[in-house]
Amino acid sequence: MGNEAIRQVAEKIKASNSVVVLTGAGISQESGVPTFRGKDGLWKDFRAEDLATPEAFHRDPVLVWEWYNWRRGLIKPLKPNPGHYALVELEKRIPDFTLVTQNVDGLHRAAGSKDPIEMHGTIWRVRCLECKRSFENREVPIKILPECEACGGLLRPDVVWFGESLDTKILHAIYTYLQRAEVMLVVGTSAIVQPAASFGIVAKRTAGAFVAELNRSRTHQSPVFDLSIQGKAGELLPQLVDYVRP
Ligand code: BJW
Ligand code: ZN
Repeated sequence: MGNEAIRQVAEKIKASNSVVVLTGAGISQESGVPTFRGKDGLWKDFRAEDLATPEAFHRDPVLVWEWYNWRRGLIKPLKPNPGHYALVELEKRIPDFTLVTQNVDGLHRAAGSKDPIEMHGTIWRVRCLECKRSFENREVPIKILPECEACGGLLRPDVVWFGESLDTKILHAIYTYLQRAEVMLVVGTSAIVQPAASFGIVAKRTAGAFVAELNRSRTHQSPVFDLSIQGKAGELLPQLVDYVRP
């Protein structure tokens, strides 16, 4: 017995040239990465909103680096799951395919996705507050406080915190893809954090895209989309690929 809604999405994908997929923390949940919201998202009683800000880093860089060290240690041994691999398969089958992820864990790249747009940066890169250079860094734990090898300045995680603007080039590119999307999948995101939370709506309103949400639970955006399919990304996405496969 197949999943009728997933089959419907597959038919739309087969009939389209341009597909955009937006992923959030939910796609990495089955790999063992904690999501941000809900009880999972807590670290020593802090919420992500208390730590993922420039103000928090300015006030207490040691605390923020301790949080990132904890997360780097947690993520380092983890592997992509069937949801990540299904998106690699999908990419091979669709001429104009764009993967945009809010995740900083690097698991889409690890799975083999060619060029995922990591709109919130990556936990595996650091950036100097002084000279602004960025460097790949996979040390776990990283030495607290880490210093720039070029100028000795304080290093920060190369991620996008609350209140910070996204790279304008990246944002521009994303809107270009959204404006020509025929199908969009919104996978494993609570759709609370802007601007990513508006991408599905933008694709629908500006491109008339068919937008399907794949999430373990319903979200506040479920009623807006063409389809809202409840289930685990690691199960739904492989089913979708099976239907798309000729
Ligand atoms: C499963 C599953 C399974 C589980 N299968 N599903 C307009 C209105 C109000 C506020 C703002 C606004 N515009 C901007 C703001 C401010 C702010 C914002 O949006 N705040 C909200 C809280 C309201 N946005 C910003 O500051 C952004 N910057 C910006 O807009 O610049 C311009 C500007 C500046 C100043 C003022 C105004 C404008 C930047 C946002 C950066 C977010 N950064 C973080 C941290 C990254 C670094 C790090 O990780 O260390 O990004 S926050 C955190 O949330 C992280 C995530 O990428 C992001 C989204 O979370 P996500 O992926 O949705 O995860 P969850 O946990 O929320 O949801 C998981 C979902 O998966 C759930 O739905 C589950 O059901 C599901 N799930 N298991 C399928 N197995
Ligand atoms: Zn520097």
